[in-house]
Amino acid sequence: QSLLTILRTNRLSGQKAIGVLLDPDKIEQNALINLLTRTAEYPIDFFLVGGSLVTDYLHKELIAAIRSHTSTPIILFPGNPLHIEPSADAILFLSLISGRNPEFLIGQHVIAAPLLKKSGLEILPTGYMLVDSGAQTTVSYISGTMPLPHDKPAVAACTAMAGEMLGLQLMYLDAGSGARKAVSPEMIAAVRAVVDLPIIVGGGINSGEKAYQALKAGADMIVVGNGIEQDPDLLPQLSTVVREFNQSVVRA
Ligand code: 1GP
Repeated sequence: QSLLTILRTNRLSGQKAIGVLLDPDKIEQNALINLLTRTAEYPIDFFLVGGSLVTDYLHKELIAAIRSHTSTPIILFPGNPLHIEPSADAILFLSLISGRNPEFLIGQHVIAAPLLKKSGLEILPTGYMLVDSGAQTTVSYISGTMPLPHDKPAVAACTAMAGEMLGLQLMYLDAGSGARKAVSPEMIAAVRAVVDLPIIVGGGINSGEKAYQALKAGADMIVVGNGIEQDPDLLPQLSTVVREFNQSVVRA
């Protein structure tokens, strides 16, 4: 079964998912083993691997390390075509629709397409929306784009609608790695109200409460990176929030 089918089926049945983002540059060996061991007790749905700026050739090693501990699917979250690694399961094929830089809307995709065709990776066509979080993020700087204003849910909604009409299959609302302000529930709800696609939300989700608010507002999947890196005890909290959410949907 393709990951896209799983995400769509979850969306239809109201089941929520959690993805843990690992940055190949940052994750340290012992922390990784500790995290992978804990996911046996507190399962997650996906690992995401990547970052907007990667400074070493560590994608392959990281993916191999994850695979040696778990069968959880691995999705690449690339910053550019240098981050393509065929040993993952899938790749978020991100079009940065919040920005107006043609390189990140279509340019890098043209460069990546022939390699992706040969890679065997499942392609997940994703509308990527960067949302302002109060400080400039690496991805905003690297992509040379302005994020969506934090307090303009209507702009996000229109952007998501256009992305869905263009045929994108997933929407990713991202406040950026380590964001001080996560994407607001109001913005998530505004996007939820106008698109049918699975919605991924990430950036600055560093507590069970923020995770709960994002899921309640309509996110189908949350992505957490820094929060878990800084506090491994967040994993049990997040896993519990998602599980309780899903159990309440089954009961209803
Ligand atoms: C960033 O959405 C991801 O692109 C995750 O962000 O590291 O802040 O959890 P955090």
